[in-house]
Amino acid sequence: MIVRTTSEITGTDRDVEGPGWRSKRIVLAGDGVGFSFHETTIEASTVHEFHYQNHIEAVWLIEGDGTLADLDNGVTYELAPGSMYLLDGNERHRLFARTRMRMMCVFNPPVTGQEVHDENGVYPALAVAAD
Ligand code: 9YT
Repeated sequence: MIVRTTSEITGTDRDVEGPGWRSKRIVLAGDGVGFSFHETTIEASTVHEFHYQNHIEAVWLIEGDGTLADLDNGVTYELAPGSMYLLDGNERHRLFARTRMRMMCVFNPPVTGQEVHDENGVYPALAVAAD
């Protein structure tokens, strides 16, 4: 059994930040369980584009609200606490955080932790939305 707390992750190499986002990698590939588990926070009024070409991701929104756009077909979804989206088709997508959004994310196969430096299959792009 593995037990971890946020305080053990904060400020370590499992705590990764970029412009307008921060992700705490709670479980990684090195834990050897077949998935990774992340807490991702996206700041209010920011827009992020992601394309996980090699991973399936499930995202459960805990706090905040915003809009998700499926860039493969142009369909948009309003997200609020309790919303889940599952990228079961490696969809290119855009997230707009109307307020600060806190999400729990699961990746299969697991993220190793190196992807933030070498965005192999992960292509984030960021723009700050106009007020
Ligand atoms: C919202 C989202 O796609 N989060 C994924 C995790 C994040 N990109 C990370 O841990 O690097």
